[in-house]
Amino acid sequence: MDLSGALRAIADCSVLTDADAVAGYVADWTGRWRGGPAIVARPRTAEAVSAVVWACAAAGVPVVPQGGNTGLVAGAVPPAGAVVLSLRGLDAIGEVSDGAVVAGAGVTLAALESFAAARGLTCGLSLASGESATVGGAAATNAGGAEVLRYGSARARIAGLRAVLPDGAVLDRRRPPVKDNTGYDLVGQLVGSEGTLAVITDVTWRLDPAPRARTVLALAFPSPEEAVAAVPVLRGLPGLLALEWSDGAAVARVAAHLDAPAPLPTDGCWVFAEFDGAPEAAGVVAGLLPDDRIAVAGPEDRTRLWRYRSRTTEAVGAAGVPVKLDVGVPLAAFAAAREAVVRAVREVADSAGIAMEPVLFGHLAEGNLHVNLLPGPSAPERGFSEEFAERLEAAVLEQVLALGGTVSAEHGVGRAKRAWLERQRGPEQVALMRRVKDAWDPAGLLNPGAVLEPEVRRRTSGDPGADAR
Ligand code: 2HG
Ligand code: ZN
Repeated sequence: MDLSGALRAIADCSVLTDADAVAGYVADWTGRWRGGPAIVARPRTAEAVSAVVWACAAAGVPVVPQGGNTGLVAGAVPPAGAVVLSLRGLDAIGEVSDGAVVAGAGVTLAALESFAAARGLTCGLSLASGESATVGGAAATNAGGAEVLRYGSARARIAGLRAVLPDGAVLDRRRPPVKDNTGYDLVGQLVGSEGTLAVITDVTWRLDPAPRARTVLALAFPSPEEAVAAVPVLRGLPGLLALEWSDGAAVARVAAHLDAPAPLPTDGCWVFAEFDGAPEAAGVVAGLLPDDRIAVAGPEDRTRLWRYRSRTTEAVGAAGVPVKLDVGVPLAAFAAAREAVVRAVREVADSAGIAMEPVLFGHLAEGNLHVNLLPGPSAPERGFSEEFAERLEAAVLEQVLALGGTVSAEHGVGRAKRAWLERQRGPEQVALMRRVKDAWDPAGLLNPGAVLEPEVRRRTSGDPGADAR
């Protein structure tokens, strides 16, 4: 029997091979990264996941685990001939005990949050893509989001998990003792491993008491320097849940996309600060800026203000296929980094005679800049070449490294950033990562080419690093 026949014989699993049906699983949603051709297996139980992984191991075929396919670094875009293992069918949610709930890998973050909210709790992970992004994907990528400063990234939210190892065996740490200080932290190693070490099937997610009433403030600072200077004041206020930023130009873009005029000037840098209750925060903030540069919204209308930040990715996607970078710098270097990024992009764009529009926004508390580069109106109709995209990327990332920052603050490495891993972490740490990979996945069949460069770098037509755009 061939592999698709063997997969079809597995109980509680459907299999897609038709090119149209498979299309949504082999490309990322931005349209920049495309892989395959691939078979898609859609198991509905952990046992079926194990059977799929076992069958692929027996056939020597690579497996690419995939959740909601909302990632931005091509971590779930399959190389040619791989099996995409979609975990979306594992969507059961258990009971809350010891402050945590076991959720199937395919439960969306939105579903987990409404489960939590119905019990006066929150999952503490807030992503704009939460309607599609899954618990398993969040665990595998150590997802961050808007509320990292209050609740931590996914790593801090995860109390346990169950995963299928590359030979089909099952590692069950769904309910480790609440206090357990025995041996290596295998759960911690799988969080953020981007599907390269094991396939996560269930996650034990910590739930916290939900905020009582959310108040969001938008502050339109005339410059990034003034925005950064306000951070210590804002961080010192009680109940702070989120501290985000957007270039005024990015806000203006969202406003135009939504046909909803921005309520404040868009000349400088907006800061969005959300609080648990705390109307007193508004009083303190009043000293930072004149009234006509401050907007406040309570629980009923908070999304009307937040949308100028949370819908930026959507507004960018509506305008074209961007080059996306996700960099972080120490807060003290934030304004200089923003300036250096804009300059570096302009220089590369000018030298190629292609106008580029940087859209800049992100997570201010962590010094995280999302740099989205869109071709301007005068760019060639078919966009730009991959070679040009790589030049833009290199120009930006060199600036960030020079300022002591990171080439991927939040979105991970995937296939898009793997060439930069060694620059960030150094050869010794990358060599150790390779030994970790070999220990978990000696045959190298789990998500090959994600995080680490393939041993012999080969750019084939099925390699999404090669044929994108
Ligand atoms: C966000 O913070 C997401 O909104 C998406 O991480 C960032 O689209 C992006 O570059
Ligand atoms: Zn982000």
